[in-house]
Amino acid sequence: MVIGCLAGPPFVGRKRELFIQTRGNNCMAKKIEVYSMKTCPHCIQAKGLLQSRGVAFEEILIGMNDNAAWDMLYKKSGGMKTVPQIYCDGKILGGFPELSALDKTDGLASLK
Ligand SMILES: N[C@@H](CCC(=O)N[C@@H](CS)C(=O)NCC(=O)O)C(=O)O
Repeated sequence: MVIGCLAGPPFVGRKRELFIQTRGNNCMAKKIEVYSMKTCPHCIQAKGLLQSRGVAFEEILIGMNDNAAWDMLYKKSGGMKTVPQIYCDGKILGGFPELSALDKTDGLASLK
């Protein structure tokens, strides 16, 4: 089901403009999650790239010794043992190299 599509109702006039400003050109914004560690340089690079392209994301910090979180990420990602782990609408995109490759392809437009 599509709610709030730009082509017509339910958004008209000013409300429609605000919807466009906050949601971009898609009907629904993508949900980007970045699992990271505080001092991880690859995480800092990934977050910087997302920010520079205007991609909104949620950061989930994990601790180096938080075994439960690492186990969860290993399963969630399908086998990744490092951070950053970047997810788009719940699907693994990868780490910084994959993000960087996507940036070269579309400037991260597909994540908005
Ligand atoms: N290819 C990865 C490498 C990331 C990486 O090496 N991350 C380190 C932290 S800076 C890590 O997760 N280390 C945990 C480990 O190796 O167990 C990327 O850049 O996304």
